[in-house]
Amino acid sequence: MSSHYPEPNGEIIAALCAARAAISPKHFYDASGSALFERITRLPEYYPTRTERSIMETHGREIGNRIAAGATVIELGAGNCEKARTLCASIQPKCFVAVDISADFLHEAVAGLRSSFPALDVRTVVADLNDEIILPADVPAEQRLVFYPGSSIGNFDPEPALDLLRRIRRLAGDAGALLVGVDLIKDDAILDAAYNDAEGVTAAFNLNALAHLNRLIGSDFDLRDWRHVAFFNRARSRIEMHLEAVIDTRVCWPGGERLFRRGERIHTENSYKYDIEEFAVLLDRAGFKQASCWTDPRQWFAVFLAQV
Ligand code: AVJ
Repeated sequence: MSSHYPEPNGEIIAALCAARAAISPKHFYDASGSALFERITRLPEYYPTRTERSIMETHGREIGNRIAAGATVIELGAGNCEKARTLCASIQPKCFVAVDISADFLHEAVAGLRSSFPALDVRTVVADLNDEIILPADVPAEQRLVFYPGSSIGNFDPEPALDLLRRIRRLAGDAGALLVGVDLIKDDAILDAAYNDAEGVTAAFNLNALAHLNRLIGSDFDLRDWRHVAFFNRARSRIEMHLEAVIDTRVCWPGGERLFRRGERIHTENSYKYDIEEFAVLLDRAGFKQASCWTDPRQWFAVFLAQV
């Protein structure tokens, strides 16, 4: 089986054919995947989104006082822009750039923002955070605030996370800043429950990646042949998500195929959990100067504001 596959599917097929098969978490976010994620954020077990919101509501004024009025906010992984709505209300930026990998979801989301903030210059950029983030040339260069909520930084392994933070520092520019949400290490049972909700929405979100791949590369994954697996790997300080074959199943796509034995897994996501000191060190290594941090009373989640 030759390992060279035509772009853009080459990357996807190479990962599927690797000894430890994998699918990048970016392939969760087609339209139905983005909608499933919205449902996840409202689940009783999935605490990150509401905990981050409570921190922003409790400390929003203090955070806002440290951000210059008339800033340019660049939100990474903007999704439905709900988080941006709260932030824009408290800091009145002059320009907002929504960056996301899911184009169709993005355009719908910013339409709402435009009607709520008619004076706000709203832009959209479809980008993959694994690559350099290029903004339209006329986006103001000064007073930039990069907004990266929801602990999406957790999807990146340690070195790629540091690399991303360095790219974000360049994007923020001199006198810029980063406002980032980070999920913190906590009891295994709480973490395991957040990724194995009773309603099975996270399982549907995970399996949906196979349906997305069937459209992207013309494969014939049968979702009934796979089950959702998620657990906290304390040694690596990360939630791991996998899809496990429940029977021997052969998957075919134009120009290739692979037989997955019963019990074999495809890795779909890591979600790293940090402690506050560890993440402060990462910001420092990425070149950010003083970082301020706010948490919820249980210290389940943290919001950092790091100046360039
Ligand atoms: C959007 C990456 C922050 O890792 O918690 C939610 C995605 N995966 N449930 C996370 C996710 C399973 C989420 N992030």
